[in-house]
Amino acid sequence: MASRSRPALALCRARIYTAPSARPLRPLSQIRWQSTASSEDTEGVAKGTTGTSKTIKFTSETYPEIKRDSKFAEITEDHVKFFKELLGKEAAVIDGVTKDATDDIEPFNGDWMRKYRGHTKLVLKPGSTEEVSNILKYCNDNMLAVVPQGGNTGLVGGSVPVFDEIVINMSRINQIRSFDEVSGTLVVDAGAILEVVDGYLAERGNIFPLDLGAKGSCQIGGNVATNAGGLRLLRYGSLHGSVLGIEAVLPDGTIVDDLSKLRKNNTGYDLKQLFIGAEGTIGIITGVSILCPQRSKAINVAFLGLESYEKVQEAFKAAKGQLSEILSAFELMDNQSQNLVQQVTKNKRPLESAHPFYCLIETSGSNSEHDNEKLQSFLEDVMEKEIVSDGVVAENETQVRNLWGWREGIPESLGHWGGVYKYDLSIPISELYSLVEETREKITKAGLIGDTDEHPVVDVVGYGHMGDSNLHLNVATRRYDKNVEKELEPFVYEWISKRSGSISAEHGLGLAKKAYIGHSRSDTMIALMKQIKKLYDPNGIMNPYKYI
Ligand code: FAD
Ligand code: 2HG
Ligand code: ZN
Repeated sequence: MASRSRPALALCRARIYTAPSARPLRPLSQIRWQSTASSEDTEGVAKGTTGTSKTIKFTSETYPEIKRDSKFAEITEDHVKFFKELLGKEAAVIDGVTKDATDDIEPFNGDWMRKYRGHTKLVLKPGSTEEVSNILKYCNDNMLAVVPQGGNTGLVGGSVPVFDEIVINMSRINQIRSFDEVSGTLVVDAGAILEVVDGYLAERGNIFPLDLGAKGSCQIGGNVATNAGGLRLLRYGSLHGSVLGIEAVLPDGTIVDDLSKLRKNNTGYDLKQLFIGAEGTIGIITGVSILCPQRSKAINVAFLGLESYEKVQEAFKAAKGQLSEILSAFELMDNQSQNLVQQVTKNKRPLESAHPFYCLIETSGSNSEHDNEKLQSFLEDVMEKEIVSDGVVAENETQVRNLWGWREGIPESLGHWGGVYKYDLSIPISELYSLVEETREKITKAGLIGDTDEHPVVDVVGYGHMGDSNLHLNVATRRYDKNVEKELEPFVYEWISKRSGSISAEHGLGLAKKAYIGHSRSDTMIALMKQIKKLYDPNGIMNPYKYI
């Protein structure tokens, strides 16, 4: 890690000092969302932080206007018998149809936010692409609705059933198929866990071109199905660019083998792109080939305090200009978000005094001397110009992880009080934070925010991927409450629509945003999307009630 060749920066009122090492912040691995994955029975399934999913209200009760589609068949003992014979293995079928399996099934019914809960009585865990194909063909022929499920870390209610849809959990299809060290092309099963895959690549000097706080649980197939953006999109771009090929199974059982390893392939429509971000609505992804860049040898992380959102924008512009090719992340956090992380983790904050805004800047390159010099001169510049008031620079890998923990730990910390209303938005950068201020004001005026139990809202916070103009507006609550929801929706979506932003920058539509897609897409585009859905899934069995 960066060894400083220059004297300590003491150029102006503020100063850059190193992250406190006497009392290290809680390492990321401890606050990362963990799967319950030790036994095969619960493999890949996320558990809530504050209890079991049994306490989550059923989606069908929260949203009584959503009705079960009577075109779908109810699961019978004969269906279960078929699946048991097909999958052979006892652990591959969690059968709540012919017996009581409530406890085993509950984790597959409830989502990570503890906001959505389905009524499934059957979970299938295929072990191969062929098994997925046989399952889907049978479901399609028998009008049985299904929900593809990866690590169940999705944040829009897409990964759990609404009613009795069969959960097809991908955790058993989890092998690395091949890796070419020269081209960096990885071919991997959809059910492989992101962190495991990245660990494999790290040993070979490469990196998975996506990183996010749920890496310990989420799966490559889920990442691709949601077109996840994550913490370094600024550097590695979208999965639409790095995914080279896909193997997927269509609802009628057809296996689409488009596992191309080619960088360039202009032969007809690029159909794999349809599966990227389709959220399991047109087929199940079983394999992915993806370009994995070299892992950077030199990583630096700076954590900066700033006095206004205007200063944040100036810092971002300066970082792009001065750090250019080595800039790999520029993340924004407001003071409110950091306060809540601190209340939950009880860790010592990286900076001594509070600032309205914080930015986490990461550089990644191949030459630490060159990168250190660039970062130092950037920091001197922004301090001298009083763009940045205070900051710390990590001096070793542990400190890098600790500083990242203050950013990556936000989603989990915010869930501590009970529930979180989450909005994942693309907004023109100049207005990005105004939405947080306006929402806070609205919730305050409605008398919903306060320190005591009668107030549902704990705080309104903003953070996100500043480098991608992607804001996460989160309203941390003590419980999910219709009065809060009514203040937020459609207000947030209309606000976004007026600015031609996106109501879903990276998490997708799922159930949460299905009704609001019209705020970001035209009628013509929605009609085309519906045609595609109909073409791929004429019976509508794939992840119904969601997306479009
Ligand atoms: P799941 O949650 O299981 O499923 C998500 C959707 O994909 C569902 O609609 C499901 O039906 C479908 N699906 C899953 N697997 C398949 C498959 N094999 N084939 C077809 N469809 C499938 N997202 C970001 O974009 N950026 C972030 O920075 C980010 N950070 C996060 C941090 C935390 C702590 C958490 C909990 C979530 C975060 N997310 C983030 C949300 C993100 O969507 C997921 O973490 C991840 O991409 C989903 O993967 P998963 O395997 O858990 O999928
Ligand atoms: C992140 O950037 C994730 O941390 C989660 O996308 C955001 O929980 C959220 O709203
Ligand atoms: Zn995000």
